[in-house]
Amino acid sequence: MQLTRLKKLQQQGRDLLDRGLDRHIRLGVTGLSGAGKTALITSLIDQLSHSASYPQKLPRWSLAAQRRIVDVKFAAQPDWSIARFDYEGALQALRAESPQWPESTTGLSELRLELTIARDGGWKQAAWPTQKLVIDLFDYPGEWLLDLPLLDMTFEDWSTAQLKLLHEPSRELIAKPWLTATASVGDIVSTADLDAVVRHASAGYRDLLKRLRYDVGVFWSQPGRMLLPGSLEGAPILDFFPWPGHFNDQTSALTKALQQRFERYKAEVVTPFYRDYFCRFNRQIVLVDILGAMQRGPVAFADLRLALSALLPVFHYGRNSWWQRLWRPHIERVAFIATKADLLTLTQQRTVLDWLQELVGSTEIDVDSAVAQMQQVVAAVRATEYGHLADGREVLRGSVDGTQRAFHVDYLPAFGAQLATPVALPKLDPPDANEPGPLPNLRIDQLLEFLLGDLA
Ligand SMILES: Nc1nc2c(ncn2[C@@H]2O[C@H](COP(=O)(O)OP(=O)(O)OP(=O)(O)O)[C@@H](O)[C@H]2O)c(=O)[nH]1
Ligand SMILES: [Mg+2]
Repeated sequence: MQLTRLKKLQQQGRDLLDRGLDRHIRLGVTGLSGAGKTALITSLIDQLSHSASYPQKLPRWSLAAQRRIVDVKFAAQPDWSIARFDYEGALQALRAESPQWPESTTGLSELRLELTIARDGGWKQAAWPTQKLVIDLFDYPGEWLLDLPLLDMTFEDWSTAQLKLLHEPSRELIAKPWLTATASVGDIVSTADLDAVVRHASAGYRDLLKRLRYDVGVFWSQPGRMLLPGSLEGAPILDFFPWPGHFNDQTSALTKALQQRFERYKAEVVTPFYRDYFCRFNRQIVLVDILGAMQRGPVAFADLRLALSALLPVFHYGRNSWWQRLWRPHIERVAFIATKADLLTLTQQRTVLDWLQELVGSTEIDVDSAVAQMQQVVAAVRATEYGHLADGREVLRGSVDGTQRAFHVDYLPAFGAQLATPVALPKLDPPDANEPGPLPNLRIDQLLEFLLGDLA
């Protein structure tokens, strides 16, 4: 016990020192469900793992291009109480005879990589010819991200905002039966068992969130753990819902019970997740699933803007002095990324980049001017090749359900235009990546240059 604690302290000491010397990166990959986080993390780990032996595959990452990466290895992760990110499993699936995308994520995991880098001259080179770069990566279900904005809300704030949303035309039709049934629970509660009423209405609210998510395609539903509870399945802490009664009766037993549960959810579920992971990232990739939203249609596309503008203010984008870096790491570099670019031609990728820049620009986040920002369109795992038909038209070639085919996404809204109908995208199989070396991708080396290029 004593020894474990000592080891933990030593590890924390090393972590702090590395962080003080700016060689410890805690990289957060932030994105809603299905945005491509797990595929991107797998690809990043794969590119990094191959960077010493296949530097020519990462020409736009200067450390690799200059052949300065001497060694890359997996190291013991700092937090032993959470799962290790299953890089090997994801890679095995991607490289199988009939390749599969990684499964949707159901829990938190992390992985630590340690890079040994040759110094590039300078006075330190004679004494310390190499230096270490420690990178921690985290994966989690996208739904859990939806809860972070709750931290700044009271039950009344949250309930008001959710009810307003449920009355919007995109949601009202589906929400109506639950809204009607719930409007009167305050009357029942004086005679019935409070717990049973809350449980029943919460179960209905949970079904409603699922329908909105999976049938209508909305992104923005809270609480996120109702959609994907993980170890909280069936736990009473998830039993709460927005309730119109709070407007006129602050003292009722039901209002009090809901306020209490909401506060406990924040304190016991959301705060630890934020405190232990999100507020410790010092570099961040924000995955914006523009294509996924366009594919789900106009409601989802509008919802993506809503989700981004609610989420981004939760993070602190500011530069730290060295002492702040030890105790209060804030995000110093942020890359806004749309992935799955391999579904599009180069011209279409440019359009998505315009959309991305506009979406990020329209959110009111306070990014310190000293914080480096990047916006780019990438493919974590490139599943297509560019090609041309005999008549010269641009196409993409990839595999769908095991069959090779040529395709072209015919409708993609021009930048600034309304999304009229859902964008039809094929569900591509991962590529046949049997060649040795890292997974095929688009522009991951540029992303690595942005995230790590200033470090050595
Ligand atoms: N063509 C293509 N498809 C991708 C790429 N990355 C992800 N996808 C597709 O997007 C799906 C979702 O990707 P994930 O990485 O599982 O998304 P996630 O953000 O981890 O989702 P959750 O775990 O549910 O939060 C995959 O199953 C693929 O179908 C890519 O680079 N290219
Ligand atoms: Mg995932």
